[in-house]
Amino acid sequence: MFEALGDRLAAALKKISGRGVLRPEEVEAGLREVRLALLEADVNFKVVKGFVDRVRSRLVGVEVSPGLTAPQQVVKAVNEELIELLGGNSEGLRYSPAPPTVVMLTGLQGSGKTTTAVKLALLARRDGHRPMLVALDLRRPAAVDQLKMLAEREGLPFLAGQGSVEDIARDAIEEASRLGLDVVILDTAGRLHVDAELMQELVRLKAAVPVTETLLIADAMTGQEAVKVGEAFASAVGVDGVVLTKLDGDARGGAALSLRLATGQQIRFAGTGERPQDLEVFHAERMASRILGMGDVLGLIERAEESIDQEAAKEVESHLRSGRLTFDDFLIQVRQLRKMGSLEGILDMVPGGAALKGQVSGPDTEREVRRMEAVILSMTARERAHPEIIDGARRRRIARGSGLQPADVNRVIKARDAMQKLAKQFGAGNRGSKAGLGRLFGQGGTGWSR
Ligand SMILES: Nc1nc2c(ncn2[C@@H]2O[C@H](COP(=O)(O)OP(=O)(O)OP(=O)(O)O)[C@@H](O)[C@H]2O)c(=O)[nH]1
Ligand SMILES: [Mg+2]
Repeated sequence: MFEALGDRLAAALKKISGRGVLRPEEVEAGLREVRLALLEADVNFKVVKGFVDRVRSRLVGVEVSPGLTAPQQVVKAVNEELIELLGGNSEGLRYSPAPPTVVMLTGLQGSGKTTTAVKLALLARRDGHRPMLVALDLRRPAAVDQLKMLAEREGLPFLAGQGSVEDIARDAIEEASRLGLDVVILDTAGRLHVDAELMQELVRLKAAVPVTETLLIADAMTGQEAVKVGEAFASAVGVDGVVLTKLDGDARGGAALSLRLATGQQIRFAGTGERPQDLEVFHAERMASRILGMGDVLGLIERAEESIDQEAAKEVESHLRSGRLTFDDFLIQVRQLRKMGSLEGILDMVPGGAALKGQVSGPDTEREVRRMEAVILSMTARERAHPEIIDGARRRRIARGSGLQPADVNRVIKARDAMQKLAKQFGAGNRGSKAGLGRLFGQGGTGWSR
């Protein structure tokens, strides 16, 4: 449904060529194209408006990163917003603490409910559970046979029955506990369109048995319908998550965005083929680049950012070689170290790193780094470049400016001193130690500068 978004964006954004801070009219020009492309692709206007507003708030007053063009900066913001919106995806099935876990699958006809039922049962079995499949599509006898056949092929317990869907579901749960099965997957009937009778059936079913989760199964090709379908199922039946099927096809996956916003719930799984093993936990990053259709541009942005990091690292290293580590250098270092995760762990790997322990890192790395940033950013440019001028009066002023104590300022100053000493030890007049320095300061291909 977003067929043209990537292309349109690319074409429209060529017109923008700004540097420095993005001008509001440039942001608006970019956003206009995003909005038009989404609307043309039949995305609901409310979804579009909300999305565009969020991207705008990411861009207003933002400086174009060195190495990027203004259009790339806009694409980057759209991509980040997509990922955030779609994100939080590493979760599998939610098992009930009071078994059995009952998973109810709902969705339009042909969306992939029956296929997904088997996929989820296999997933539950891989997770060490004992699943059972229940056929509740009583309108089509062939539907029951389809699930039965698939279940038998995979050696999965299966149950069908006569009467109302509520009765069958209740029987199934009794049967499951009799057999010691702890996950019950309910495969319900579909309809071509959203339909009141179907909704009522699902509501009755949900009231009759303790459903742990209701998943909406939706075809990735769903276009304009996606919002209507998502809203209808979410408001009438209640939806706890979405499974997006047929992502192995050529759908751009824009339905993911509509469904996410229409249901208020996350896309949890992706169907990637007809076979029972073709199910994946949903990946927001992959979906965002699919929706944007701009894999190349995104790769370029990533590389540009990498090289900025590397350039910064190079500059720091040259300062170090000359025996001068400014606070600007130090801040770059600390931020890069933070990206790597635990400072303690990293310092352990670095020759001489133990000397810095307790100075650059505390038990709470993130908090420590934020404090360091606050301190350094409260220094004047001259103080950052010439750390030796920072006397007692300046320390007190910096402490006030950063909202911290003079002791915190002292710690930062000590940490820089320690790092400079360490660097001198490894670097000064000793070319042979380049490898060690390189490892410490982000060169030498260990991926540190990422
Ligand atoms: N390529 C591909 N095909 C899929 C996927 N999921 C389901 N299908 C196919 O889509 C068709 C419909 O799937 P079903 O599982 O029968 O759909 P349903 O929702 O149970 O349909 P009804 O019971 O008629 O409402 C079948 O041909 C499946 O093989 C997927 O992730 N990828
Ligand atoms: Mg079916």
